Amino acid sequence: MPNPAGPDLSALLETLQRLLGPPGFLTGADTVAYSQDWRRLYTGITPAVLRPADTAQLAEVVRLCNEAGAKLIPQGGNTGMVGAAAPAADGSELVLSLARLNRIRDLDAADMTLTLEAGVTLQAAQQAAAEAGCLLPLSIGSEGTAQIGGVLSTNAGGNNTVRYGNARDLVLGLEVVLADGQIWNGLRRLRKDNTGYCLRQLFVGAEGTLGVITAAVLKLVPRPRETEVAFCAVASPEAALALFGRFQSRDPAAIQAFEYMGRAGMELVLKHIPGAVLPLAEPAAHYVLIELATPREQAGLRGLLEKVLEPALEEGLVTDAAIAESEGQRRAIWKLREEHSEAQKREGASVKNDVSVPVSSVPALIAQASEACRALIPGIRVVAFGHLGDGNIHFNLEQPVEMDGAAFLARDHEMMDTVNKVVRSLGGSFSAEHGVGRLKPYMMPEWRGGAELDIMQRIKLALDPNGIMSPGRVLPQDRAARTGYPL
Ligand code: 2HG
Ligand code: ZN
Repeated sequence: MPNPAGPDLSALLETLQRLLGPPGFLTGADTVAYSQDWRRLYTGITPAVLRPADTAQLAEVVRLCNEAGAKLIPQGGNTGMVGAAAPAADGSELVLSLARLNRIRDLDAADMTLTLEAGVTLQAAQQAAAEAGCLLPLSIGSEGTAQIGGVLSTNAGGNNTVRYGNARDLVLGLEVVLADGQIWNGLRRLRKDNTGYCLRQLFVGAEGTLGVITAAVLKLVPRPRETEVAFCAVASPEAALALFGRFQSRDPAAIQAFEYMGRAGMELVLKHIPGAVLPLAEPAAHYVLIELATPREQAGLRGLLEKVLEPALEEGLVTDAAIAESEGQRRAIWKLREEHSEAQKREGASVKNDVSVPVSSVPALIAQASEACRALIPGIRVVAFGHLGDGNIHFNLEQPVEMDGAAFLARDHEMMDTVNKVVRSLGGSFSAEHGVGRLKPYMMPEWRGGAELDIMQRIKLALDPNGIMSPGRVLPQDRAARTGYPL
């Protein structure tokens, strides 16, 4: 197929088709599902979707593409928020799907490690761990679809980061196909290994720009024996923070998740998600979801929960609370939190600001950014929710009811800049857990400029000198042009 935006790929595509066979090579209508991100913000065209069957075949695909100068976009479950995994609109990028690399290679319950391929869904990985009496402590709303390769390439965070860290904190080893087709087998499962640069962490969070993660060794932890989930209405974000502090001072190791939700997001969940029910007498302006868990037996987590909540109710920090009495009730409470993204999507156009600030500054972030956004677009709906225990708030903005969705989205960078100004003044980050992708590389010089961006550019040049891996993602193109960086 002629490729208007790059080299003629016809000969390469014929070779790839022969190499991969029918299940591994898709063209035409079969590529449509792979050409759009789940929010439908990035719709592209690709000459072909390449679905290699194993690491060796994938390495051969990458080697051939590198030789031909063909651009490659690794793609997992395609649930990302910043457009990294969707191909460009000019038809210049081949999608490299990891879906067929979906084997669990090893689970060692004594070493507490799980070795698995990039195309295994996070949920399948969690299930494998659970069957062995362990927990893979990474939990995100899209876990049924998101694949391990994408989870690691974006350094996903989620609900349990407060206790176990981000995806990067769970990785002991990696297998990676480099841009020239070499396979780096770093699937070690050592808890200590001080032998030079920590290469695996280069690829975690690189969003496919440095190579393709094909397999990983992840740390597991013991399965919880006691779990308690509470859903509370709180007086304010300050009250939510004070409550977090009280749990932390009593037993920080028991906090499995501490999530914040504002009124607007909860209203959307109750409106759009079938079966969603508020477990409290009255709606409120602010809510928190607290999950405590421990592998200890008879640890008395219910007692801890009550010891913290009762005085907080008396003092008015907490205005109402529901404690789950069954697995069904726990799920129902978590559904109110996990369906925020879907509910926002169903309501209309939204702009996402996945930002973080020091935990103590979360109330200031919510107050100041809300005021600034309301001044920018009267009637805008602030849908703030997220991982309060990590200082990571999804400060999302929903279009005013009367406004045209496209007109609202046309102002997305203005809104992001408005929020970012507040975030910067509070010493935060413009991307806490969703990455940079295609949406935010222009922010990099301002936030990561100077030596930091120089180091990133040099690493990119060293590992991908032909610039075939996920071009235009993460690193800014204007600065790249100035430094001769190939895109
Ligand atoms: C979550 O925490 C995800 O639910 C998605 O990170 C957040 O939709 C969002 O902005
Ligand atoms: Zn999140």
